[in-house]
Amino acid sequence: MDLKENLTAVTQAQFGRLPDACTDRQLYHALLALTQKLAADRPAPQGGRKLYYFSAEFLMGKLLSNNLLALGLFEETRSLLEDMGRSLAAIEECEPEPSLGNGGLGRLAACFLDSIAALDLPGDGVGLNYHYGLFRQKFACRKQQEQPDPWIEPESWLLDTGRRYTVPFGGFELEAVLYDMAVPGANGGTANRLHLFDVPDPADPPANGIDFDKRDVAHCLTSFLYPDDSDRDGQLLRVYQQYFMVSAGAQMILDELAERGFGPGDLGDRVAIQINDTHPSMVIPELIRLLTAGGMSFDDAAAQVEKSCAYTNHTILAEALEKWPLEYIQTVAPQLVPIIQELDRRARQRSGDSRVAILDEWGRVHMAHMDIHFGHSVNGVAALHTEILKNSELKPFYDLYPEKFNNKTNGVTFRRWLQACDPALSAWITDRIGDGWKKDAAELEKLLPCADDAGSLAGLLEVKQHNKRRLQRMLARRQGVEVDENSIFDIQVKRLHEYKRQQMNALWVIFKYLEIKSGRRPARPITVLFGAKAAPAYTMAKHIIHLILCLQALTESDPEVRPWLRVVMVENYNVSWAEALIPACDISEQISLASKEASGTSNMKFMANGAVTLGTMDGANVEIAELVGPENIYTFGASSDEVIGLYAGGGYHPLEHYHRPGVEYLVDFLISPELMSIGDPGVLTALWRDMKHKDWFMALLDVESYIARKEQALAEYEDRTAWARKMLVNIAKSGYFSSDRTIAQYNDEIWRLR
Ligand code: 26V
Repeated sequence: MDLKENLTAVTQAQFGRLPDACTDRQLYHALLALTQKLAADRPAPQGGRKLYYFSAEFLMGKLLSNNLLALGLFEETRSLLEDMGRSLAAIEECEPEPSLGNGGLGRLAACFLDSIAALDLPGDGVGLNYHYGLFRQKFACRKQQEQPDPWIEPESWLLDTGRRYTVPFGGFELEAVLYDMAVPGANGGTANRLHLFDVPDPADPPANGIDFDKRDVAHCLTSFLYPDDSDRDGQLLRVYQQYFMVSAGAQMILDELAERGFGPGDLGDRVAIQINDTHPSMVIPELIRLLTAGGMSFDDAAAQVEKSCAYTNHTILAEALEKWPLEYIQTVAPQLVPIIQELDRRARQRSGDSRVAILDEWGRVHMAHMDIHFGHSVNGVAALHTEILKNSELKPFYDLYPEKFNNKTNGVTFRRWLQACDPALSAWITDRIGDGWKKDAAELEKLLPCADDAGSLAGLLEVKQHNKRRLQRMLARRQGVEVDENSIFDIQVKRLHEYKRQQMNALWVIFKYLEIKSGRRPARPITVLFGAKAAPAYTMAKHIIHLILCLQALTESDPEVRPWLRVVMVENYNVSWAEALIPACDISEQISLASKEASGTSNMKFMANGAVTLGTMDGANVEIAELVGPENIYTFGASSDEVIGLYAGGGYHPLEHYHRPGVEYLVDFLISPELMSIGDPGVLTALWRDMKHKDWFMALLDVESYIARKEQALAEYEDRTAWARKMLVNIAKSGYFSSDRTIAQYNDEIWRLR
């Protein structure tokens, strides 16, 4: 294919002009049309079984570079545009980013689709086409505000398949319109699909923030991901969303099965269904309903479904383990109620332990319990997380079905998270070990001998500097802040949650601020970068954002401090921000309370881009520490066993830690005149009180060891060669965290697609 000829044909047809005369936006649309057609024309991978990956979230990020890379056109396009005096990066700025996810779970689903296609496995995603995403985050008066985040333009990556399904809700029916996005594989010349269901007549964006009529299900079902569920209408809408997704998805699966020449009795052999957290769990009773309606016995239907379905658990936080009142299901999908009751009866037959029942004494349906009894596999997402599931959270289930439990440590696609987001590092790697690592990330280990090569290490430091300058320009352009490229970039980006402990990082900022004020300056300036969205109804998370924004204002306005310590919170943190922040990072903050972060995936992306982790022994940090060795990671804090023991024995009393001399003055700074005059006194006081008296995620337990370790990391940064060696070992050992490895394991041990 001649790229230039094709591009010219498209711009002529669409805009009546040559590519040279097009605006960036026009070039974007021309490249979109071209790429989309090439991807959509590819055949699907072949195999005896086909996978459907059900997920409420797919955080895809922008797709132009990604798809050009998968189609093998990235370099050619870049140089063609460069010859025209244009830049692919500037053109990609015109692409709206779909924010169809919260964080790790949604981005994981997107990485998985990329890897499934790259491994040439037959596997499609199934989800919903949210029109206004999660929300767009704005800061006003140092607080988060939420706005709709529309991303669907008349021309987008969505293709109307023409397929429609009817979803039977209690009292009314709703048509499900099926849109597809092509997911081209990087290696096989094939493409899978992401199937996104939508309502036929979606609502316009709300006039006022993200408030809308949650009872208007027919129009608002696909407005937002996770509508505010602090009231009954919001909760019901969540259940409507979930049933809409799985009912349409299940019908589609049975249609495709028939198209492939198989009958319903072949489901278990021919279809694999991965249930990504519990949002899609109703696919189990829905498939049983459809199969029995077609004449199959309940026993046979349940057996087919069990052979197909597998469940992934992504959290042990009780509030995130879904339990819906049966009465909600009676309203949304009454036809499922007798099926769920029958599944509960069978579960109780298998075990007399009421902890493993599906329906509890309050009439709530435990979605995960349904998945575990009536699927064939349960997996956690990092070694430690799976052990915690087996030994505590899901222990009664593990005793009942030990053979169902398995671990699949998460991974990330190195095509987006190294090749595409860090071209300078990619070139440096390829110069040293060739480009075999692009197909097999394990080959990055070949870099290890460069640890003794001064030239290589100097080059690696130059790459990091280049990426820091790139981020510096982006911060200047988007947020109007000028950071010092020679400062240490210390970065914490992830959803705002108390267990992730952004508040503990804020206490370190206070520590450093007070050090500088008393004349103890660091060896080198430090820039602390945050990015985080808080769930709209999560008050404490919003309070923490307020604290960070107040600390930002305080340090920015103090001429004594500003040259040495900067705090920058990026607005509307999303995949595009991550792609600029991660390659520029020196210190990767992974400081969750041990046992609470199931895996983490930004820890893997940072590592692959040569950042050094400062973290607790939690989630996949444990596996990172094992791989790189103690000299190449900074770990601290209570162990997960200690934390689990403290919760079990009620042995944690924050006041005891508060009264330690190294802690009290930091916490009390929250209500200091300096901060109270900048921020909202009510909010700061509430935070201060919570930290002293509740501190549910034990920031005060670990804050001293955290500060000590961070001081050590900052000091050791000054030996630039030794630091470059740490960077190199992290990059070299990161190959294990390629989602290609994760997906190969899912396929070998759960899906068996080929
Ligand atoms: C729960 C809830 C409950 C309240 C409404 C919003 C909401 C949204 C999502 C969830 C499920 C949380 C599960 C989750 O996101 N887990 C993350 O999964 C990542 C991928 O496996 C993993 O790296 C993170 O450690 C884990 O927190």
